[in-house]
Amino acid sequence: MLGEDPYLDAERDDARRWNTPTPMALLDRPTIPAASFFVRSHYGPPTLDPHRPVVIGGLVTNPLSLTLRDIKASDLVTLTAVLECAGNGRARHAPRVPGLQWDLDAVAQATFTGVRLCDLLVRAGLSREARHVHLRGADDPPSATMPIFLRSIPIERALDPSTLVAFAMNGDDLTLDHGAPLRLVVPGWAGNHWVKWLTHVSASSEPARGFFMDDVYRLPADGSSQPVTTIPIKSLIASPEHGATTPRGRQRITGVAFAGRHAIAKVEVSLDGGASWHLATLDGSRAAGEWTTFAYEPHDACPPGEVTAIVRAVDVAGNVQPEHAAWNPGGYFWNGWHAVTWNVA
Ligand SMILES: Nc1nc2c(c(=O)[nH]1)N[C@H]1C(S)=C(S)[C@@H](COP(=O)(O)O)O[C@H]1N2
Ligand SMILES: [Mo]
Repeated sequence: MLGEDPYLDAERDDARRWNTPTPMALLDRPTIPAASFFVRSHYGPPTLDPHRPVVIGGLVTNPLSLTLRDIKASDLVTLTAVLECAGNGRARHAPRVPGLQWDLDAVAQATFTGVRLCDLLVRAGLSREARHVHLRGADDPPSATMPIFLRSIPIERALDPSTLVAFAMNGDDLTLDHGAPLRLVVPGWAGNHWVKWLTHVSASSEPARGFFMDDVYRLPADGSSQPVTTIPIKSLIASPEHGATTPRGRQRITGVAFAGRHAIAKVEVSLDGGASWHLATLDGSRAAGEWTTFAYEPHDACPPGEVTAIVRAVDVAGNVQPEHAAWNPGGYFWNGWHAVTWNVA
């Protein structure tokens, strides 16, 4: 197994332009504006074509070709979901894993509006033989020797009512970077499933094959490997920022916590290296696949000098964010405790 993208040199200027983080300081807000929302595009965006249709085909009796207008005229759903790149935190894995060296900022949350994929599959006359749904976007690789960004999800996930073909983010039509005109939204699952510039949804009896299914986006499992799917539990401190100087007085620590499978139950902050933990106040709806914002303000003013805060989250099923994330050959899903050090003036 390889890191995320051996075909693209992460130091190339175009790769840098296409792959931009969310400013860490924004990770204590309910949603992130599109212009600040991280971008992860293997080959960069295709040309903007607001009329490019998406074809619902494969093992269906009545293939559909739908444009943005058709989608907007369907029954619409708006939901809030966190989008996290499977490679978020890769730079924190040791030993180092090749691929884009994201720190902790390849994550963001937005509201997404679109139509349920299950509605489209039912309208298309989905066959009983369908077990997987293949997903393809308009971003053809820059050369014929490079693999197509082809993904698939199991049929249960495709029929899950939260899986959307979306056209809007935070109430506005998608921007090109985020997949305009249509992208998939798979709440709770890593970003690589959220196919942008969606052109083909194809029901099949088999999973998709190829580089982006068989060689990357996999985790070791029982001597073999399995695809990365659900995002594990994680919490992140947005403020104070690492290395910042803050005024003397009470220090307010804020951030977000999320998990793909379960709702967050609590977030704890430690100011003594993990010896004692304090409950943070949580905001927001607290559903699986959504982030909750948190805040903790110690009662006593911190004396001048260096302060380190550590955060960890626990979900309603009792899963605790681990002190150290499990290393894996793809460098995925780093979710160790987040520590931030700043200076009180
Ligand atoms: N067509 C297409 N879809 C794609 C990608 C891509 O390169 N091409 N990148 C995926 C990955 S790896 C991630 S993490 C998310 C990032 O979505 P964003 O750029 O809107 O943040 O898009 C996914 N969808
Ligand atoms: Mo990703």
